Amino acid sequence: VAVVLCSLKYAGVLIFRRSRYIAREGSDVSIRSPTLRFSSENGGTGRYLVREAGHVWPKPRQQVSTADVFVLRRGTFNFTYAPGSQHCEILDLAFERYTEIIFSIGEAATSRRCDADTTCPRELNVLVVSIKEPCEGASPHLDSKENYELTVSREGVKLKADSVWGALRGLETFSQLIYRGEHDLYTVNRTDIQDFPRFPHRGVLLDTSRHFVPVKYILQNLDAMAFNKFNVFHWHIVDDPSFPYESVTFPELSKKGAFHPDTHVYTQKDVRTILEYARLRGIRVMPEFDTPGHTLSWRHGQPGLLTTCYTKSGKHRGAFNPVHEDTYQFMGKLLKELKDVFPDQLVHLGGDEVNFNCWNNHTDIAKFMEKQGFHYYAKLQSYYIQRMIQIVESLGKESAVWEDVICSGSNNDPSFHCQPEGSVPKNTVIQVWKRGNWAGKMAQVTQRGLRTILSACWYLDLISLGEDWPPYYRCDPHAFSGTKAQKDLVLGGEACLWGEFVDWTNLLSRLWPRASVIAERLWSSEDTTDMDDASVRLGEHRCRMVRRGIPAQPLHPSACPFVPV
Ligand code: CP6
Repeated sequence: VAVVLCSLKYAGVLIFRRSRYIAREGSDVSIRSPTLRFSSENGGTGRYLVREAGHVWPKPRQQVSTADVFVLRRGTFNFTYAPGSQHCEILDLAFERYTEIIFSIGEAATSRRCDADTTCPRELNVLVVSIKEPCEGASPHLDSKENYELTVSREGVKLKADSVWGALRGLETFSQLIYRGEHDLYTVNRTDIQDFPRFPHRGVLLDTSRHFVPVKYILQNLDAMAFNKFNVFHWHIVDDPSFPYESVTFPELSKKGAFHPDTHVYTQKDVRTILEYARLRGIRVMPEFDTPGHTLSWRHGQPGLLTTCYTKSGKHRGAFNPVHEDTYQFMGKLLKELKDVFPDQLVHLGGDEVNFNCWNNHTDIAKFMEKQGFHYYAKLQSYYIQRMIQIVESLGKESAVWEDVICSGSNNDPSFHCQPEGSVPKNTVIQVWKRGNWAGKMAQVTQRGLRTILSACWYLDLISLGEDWPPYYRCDPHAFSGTKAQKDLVLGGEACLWGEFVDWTNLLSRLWPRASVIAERLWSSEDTTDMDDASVRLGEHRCRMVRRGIPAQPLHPSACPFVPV
């Protein structure tokens, strides 16, 4: 099916240029971005016209640029490997992607020659990549090296990295350095960059249960993530409202639990498409199957799993029955399947917000509590999660869980209890999400020697009036009191887009460019805190994302230097 789905002409993101990456035969998953018309050099009033000046977002660790400029032309500019470098398909495909991205700055400039006068800048013809580690068939992981060095000089463009993942980050940086300079030429300044991330886990959480998100929007979001050097897609795939994951072992779960069994599901093929698309961009996929709470949709396809429970107003609530051995047998089989489907070392087990009313009034549960000597339900919750973690461990993987697994129940409520140290294995990752005193929780978790991820200050599904990115930018995962050893246990953080009020119609504009500030907090140095500087660069980055086909929302009154035609 060697159909080239996308015309080479349009500006933006190329998806599935090769048949083997086609999601579903016959369905058009290409993403069309508008053909753009650019304002002429002096066309705008200047005041609010955003200048694309080649600033890199997120800001590199070290960058030195000079006023010397070079030009690039489509057709003569190539990517290649240095002698002695490892080669692989991941990079070959990235070369194709970035050729399209770089030469999408408007058609006029596409193949323009510098024929103006004798002061023409020198033309650069090649970017030479050199990587040390073998990369054929590689998948990104928590310890992947993402550092790179980029030099743009008279000798050409040199990109050096330890791993293919660093090379991908460097290609993204290079693509951002290029802007429309004088005479409408693709221009890049002489530049030296040395760059590496501050945190290894830089995630975006999408929730595909409150609303179904079609595959092509998930893919487009992976593109946007790569533009921002995010490296983890936390896929909160199922929850109370729907179960869109088409399980091989338990197909009834989505047949009966999805919003629609044919159209609102992720087939195994869809999942593979997403995993591969993410891998090629150096993005890990961490699946979350949230249990024992948030599981109402599971009851349709697996009767007997949940206790029967309603709120006072008669709304059905869902929690697994944690005293039936069948529950553990079932989860053992499901987790075994997930181990084979999702290659990442981390599986997110959820464990948050269990409605303890669902465990009241059940004689089996009461008997079990008594037998075990549990005096409150948080103990039962801990018992359940510990068994899940053991299953994951027996499958050779590691678990991430929400902070409720350490301390659960409502704050300032008699149901609130913290579990003793050692209640979860040392390799468990604790995700801190509660907004009150998250710094205290980070200190407590790392005091216990557990690794942690912060998302408490980064709920992008919530919006407020006006420019609301500054608080997201200010939030720092190291802003708690603790030793260096404790700080080292902070793996990073995640921008969360809970799905109650988000679907494919507003997902990308709700996330971008607001998630970009979190990307910079997680990638750039701790002292990258200048809001005025960030504001200007963010405006430029937002226009760049729009140009690349991401419908990123505006930040304030302004104009990008192009309009769709
Ligand atoms: N869904 C699930 C959610 C939330 C959580 N789990 C959540 C609720 C409120 C806030 C943030 C997140 N929507 N399954 C908690 C992790 Cl403020």
